[in-house]
Amino acid sequence: MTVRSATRDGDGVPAPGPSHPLRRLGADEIRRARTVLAERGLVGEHTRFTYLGLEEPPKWEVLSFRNGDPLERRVRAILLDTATGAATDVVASLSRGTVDSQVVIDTARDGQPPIVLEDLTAVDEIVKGDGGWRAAMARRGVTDLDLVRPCPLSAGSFGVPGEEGRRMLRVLSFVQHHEKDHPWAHPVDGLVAYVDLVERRVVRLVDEALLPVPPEEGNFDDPAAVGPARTSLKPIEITQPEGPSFTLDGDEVSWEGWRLRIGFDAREGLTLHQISLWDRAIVYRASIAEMVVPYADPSPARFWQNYFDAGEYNLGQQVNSLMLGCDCLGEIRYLDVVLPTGDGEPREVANAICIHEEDVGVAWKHSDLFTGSAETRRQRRLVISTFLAIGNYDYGFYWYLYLDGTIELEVKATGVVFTSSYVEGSRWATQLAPGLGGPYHQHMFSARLDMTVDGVDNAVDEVQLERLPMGPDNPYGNAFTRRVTRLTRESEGARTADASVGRAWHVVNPTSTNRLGQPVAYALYPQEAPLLAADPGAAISRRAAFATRHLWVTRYHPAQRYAAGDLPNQHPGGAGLPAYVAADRGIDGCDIVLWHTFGMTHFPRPEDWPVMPVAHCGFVLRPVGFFDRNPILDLPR
Ligand SMILES: [Cu+2]
Repeated sequence: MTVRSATRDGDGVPAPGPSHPLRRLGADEIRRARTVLAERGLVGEHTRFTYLGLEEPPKWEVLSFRNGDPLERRVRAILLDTATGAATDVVASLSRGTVDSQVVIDTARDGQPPIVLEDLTAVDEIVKGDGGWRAAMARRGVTDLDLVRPCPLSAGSFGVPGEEGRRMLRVLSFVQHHEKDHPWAHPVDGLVAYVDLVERRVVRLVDEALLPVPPEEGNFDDPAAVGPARTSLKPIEITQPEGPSFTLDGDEVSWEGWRLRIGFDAREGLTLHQISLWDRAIVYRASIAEMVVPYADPSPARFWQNYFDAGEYNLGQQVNSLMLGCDCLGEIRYLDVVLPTGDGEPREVANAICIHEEDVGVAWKHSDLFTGSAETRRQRRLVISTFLAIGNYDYGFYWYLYLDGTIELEVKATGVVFTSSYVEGSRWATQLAPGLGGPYHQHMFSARLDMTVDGVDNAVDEVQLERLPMGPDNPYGNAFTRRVTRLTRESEGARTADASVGRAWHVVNPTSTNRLGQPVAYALYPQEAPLLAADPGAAISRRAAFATRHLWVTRYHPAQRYAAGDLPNQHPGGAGLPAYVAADRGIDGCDIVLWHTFGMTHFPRPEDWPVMPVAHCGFVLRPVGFFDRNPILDLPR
């Protein structure tokens, strides 16, 4: 919540009250939220806070906020009674001590609350207590159950009889040879337990194939296995003797004309708010609104593998503490993060957000033939990043702000691939090590970009190359031009990228023009990677419909926050973006939100084993006519 060196709660100094409507929830506020809900009888012996976060005020309230204005602080909580499976979606006011809304969730229709940390322990106890599962493990030669790691995997929604409205997980298991042995090297395949978390029992066991458990270890952190570390790398030291050029005031960062506010949410992780450059607004809120990892294997033990890491697993809860010199290099400022536990108490993650400044090579350069002038300026970027470990995978989210007005998100995927037994000739996996498979899968992210380019009234132009046939207008055949198409309604805003014509989407402000009379714009340069690979009839295509388009444009609505809907866990599908755009609202010259799908289609390589070198994906936003000319002529030599 605070800068490492600043005063913290518990020092005997009263924590300052919130100074801004978007200030991150503090430990005291999380405690207060629990108290308010408990006083209303909403917190019983078996109640778990599967989500608790700041309920941000609507945009118009935040934009009209002035320092010193009275603030109302509200939270949203998704409460689960683990004994009954009953779930409640609550909004409470911390300022007034009231519950403002309380909705009982129809879990069969609206989806289940997210999976929580203690479900890991629950599935361990449940499957190990099941005679059928133990017998199936024994048939695979696995009898020492202390070294078996069952995983709580989201169940999806496949119309399996009896699952509707029931809180389910599916469980695949991995074996360790000893406590420090990474289990991912030894998947137990062909066997999956369907677990009811409320009844706490295995309701179905799918035992479809007796496959050998791959024996080779994958202990990348064991020097004996890896061999001695190389000694040829000489030190690289980054020094900023006068300190960094940015300043940090609570959650607000200022750097070279940029100003923004940093947020952090248990579900979305890092969020950026009110990004402006030279006091001109650009983005009101930027977040990862969902991400899903669908797998390709149609076998009875694996066809259901689709993990919504944000909506089902609360991505933000998995944030790491970063280490100076390893995760971040240079003159670093860290922010700590306060998150709710399942009991609704605060827990602090130190050094969760890293902020630093990087040199990134040449910004602009020219050596002139006629004048003899030779000028070069160097580019820098401000980096705001976090790393999250979600089961086997690790994701880094790196937001970059550049001196020239470019905004970039880079996602770094690393960690360990989810493994299987490798069956010779498999069409669904690569062999990574003897008998070990790396199943094919996709990582699909939805970035929600709530734009405010020079104000809230924006529009989107699709801009692309247009090839022209030879003819009276084009007698030599060399002509090509730029085609600009305004997207006027939400039904027109669902678009795919096209690298063959360099398709980009310009967020323009029709009422704000540059010195040339052009409307100012920021362009989204999408990542032109494959969209969702599943058949349109597949369950995942309904549940992750956001991933069937690279772009969606919606009219701003404060409740429309998540690309796959509020509760994707076991949701039958259709929520989120397809529901948001069903009204087909106008999007031309009003308050709009862009949603960009990007990601990776991952055919694992042998080099991805036993730990995967970072793979990258992401997108870029750049000014187009937002400035009157190159805005960084004033960089010093
Ligand atoms: Cu992958």
